[in-house]
Amino acid sequence: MTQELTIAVSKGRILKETMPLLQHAGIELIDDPKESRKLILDTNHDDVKVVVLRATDVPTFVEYGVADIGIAGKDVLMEFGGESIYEPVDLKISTCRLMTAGKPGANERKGRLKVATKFVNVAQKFFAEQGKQVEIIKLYGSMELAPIVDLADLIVDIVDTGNTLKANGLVPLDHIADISSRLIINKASMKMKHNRIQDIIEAVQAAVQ
Ligand code: PRT
Ligand code: MG
Repeated sequence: MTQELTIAVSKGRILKETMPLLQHAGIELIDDPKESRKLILDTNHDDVKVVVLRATDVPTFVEYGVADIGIAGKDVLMEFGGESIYEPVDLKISTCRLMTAGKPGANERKGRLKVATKFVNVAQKFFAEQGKQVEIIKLYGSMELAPIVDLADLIVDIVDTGNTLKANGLVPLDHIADISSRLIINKASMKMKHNRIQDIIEAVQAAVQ
């Protein structure tokens, strides 16, 4: 009996860095994700498919079991929350930091601060733990613009080199978390397809080291 396996991968930089790790587990894409308009990509195994998704949709596909395996940034997983998905491997790719940022000293201002971010849950939790009252403003992109136009005092965003902040006259302020991409597994799939998935986990784990 063959069991179909579906792997959900975040598009963009994570996909690029994931392909060599999957190759190490013997899984290679036949369709080129950059060229193909297909949403479900074929691999060198008839029974293994790859879906390439918006980063924030990957945990949803894995939680509902329409993908058995997923690859997503820890930032996205922190924002998604919950205990519904296994997270067995730190892939150590697409590393960056989740930070607050703003104009210099913006985090020392008194009173209720306005915080613009797409990471609403992460920001809520971070400032609550700091005992700070904030007003969260949900944005979907270009967070760096918010402090410049005085929409917000602070942003919570991903920082890698810091060049984007610098180019906009902003500075990184509080460190919230170190981020890397993780292999995630649907809990039911882990039981039903245990041997198959365990082999992939071990091969990917070996490729990381
Ligand atoms: O494009 P879309 O809105 O669908 O999603 P996305 O932009 O989050 O996707 P993508 O492919 O850019 O990033 C996916 C994942 O990569 C994130 O969830 C992180 O886990 C990880 N990652 C690693 C990054 C970065 N590095 C990164 N530098 N994600 C985003 N950035 C952006 C950041 O948002 C900021 O605008 O790059 C800018 C900062 O970079 P520096 O080098 O200027 O500091
Ligand atoms: Mg992007």
